[in-house]
Amino acid sequence: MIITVQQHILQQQAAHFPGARGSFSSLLSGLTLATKMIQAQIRRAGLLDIIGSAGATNVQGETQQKLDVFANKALLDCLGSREKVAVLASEENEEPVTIDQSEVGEYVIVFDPLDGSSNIDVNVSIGTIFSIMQRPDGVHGIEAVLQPGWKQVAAGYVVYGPSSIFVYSTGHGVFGFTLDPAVGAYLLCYENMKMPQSGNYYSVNEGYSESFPKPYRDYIGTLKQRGYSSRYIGSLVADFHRTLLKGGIYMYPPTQSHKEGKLRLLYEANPLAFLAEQAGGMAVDGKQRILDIQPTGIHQRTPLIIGSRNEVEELWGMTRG
Ligand code: P6P
Repeated sequence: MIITVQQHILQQQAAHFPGARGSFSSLLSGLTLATKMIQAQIRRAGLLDIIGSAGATNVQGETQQKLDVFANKALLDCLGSREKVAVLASEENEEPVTIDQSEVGEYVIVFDPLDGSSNIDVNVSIGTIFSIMQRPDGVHGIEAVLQPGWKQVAAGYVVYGPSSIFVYSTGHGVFGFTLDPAVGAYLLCYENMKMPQSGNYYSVNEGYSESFPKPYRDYIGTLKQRGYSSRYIGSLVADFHRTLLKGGIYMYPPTQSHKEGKLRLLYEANPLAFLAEQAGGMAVDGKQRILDIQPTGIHQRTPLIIGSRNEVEELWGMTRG
């Protein structure tokens, strides 16, 4: 049976969001539309002279790639026109974008338009990550964005690899859809995804291991003794997607240059932690559950330990002391 992501979203909305009256499915459709536009550019990047810097730098001080700029604009345009959207927050924008209807807008959407962009020029998988929350009554702008991850109503990503795969959850299981370029539709390919309770892979940038806190170094040594394989793509969405399918553990510990970790809480760690838990996995920052962290800034960073329950619980037991 062929099920498109649109059909699936409508089924999820009818089953779990009866009061949404189409606004929830409309904003998820805006997301899938934007990712189709993004993947179309990525697929032709080398041909469109779109590779390379757009000359500007983003709020992270990183050189913006042209595809970053395109991806961010596609998401802002596709989501900003959807009903009930109140606030948009992006890795590429210093401040949130408040949509005119914010008085009646119900949804806050946070996204990393093109994660792993340093891999664009070398043709390695990259991704888009998104997180959806509801706007609390009487709360607007940045205050509506700074909610803990357990308040997410949906989250997901698209990994632009050999194929483009859309993975999402509305809190009732994790589902994956492969984009069929022939028809331009995402078709269901993973029903109710479950992360293995344990896996044989660990994923970390060992180039920084000298500056990892001791528990991380000790645990990596243990995994090596057990014969685990190392896999690190350097593109979070691709590393997470493998972990979701194959199990194991991904970690980005505190380092000398990033004492709070490098990854962003709101649009990297939170959405992936939501998916990991929905799939039976775990995600912590070394001290606490990622989804329990109360954000204080849109672009704040966090250490991240995410993956199979067995490995994450082992390392967490060592890091929280
Ligand atoms: P490092 C990409 O810039 C990113 O945010 C993630 O996609 C990726 O996992 C990580 O940084 C890679 O960081 O320090 O290992 O190059």
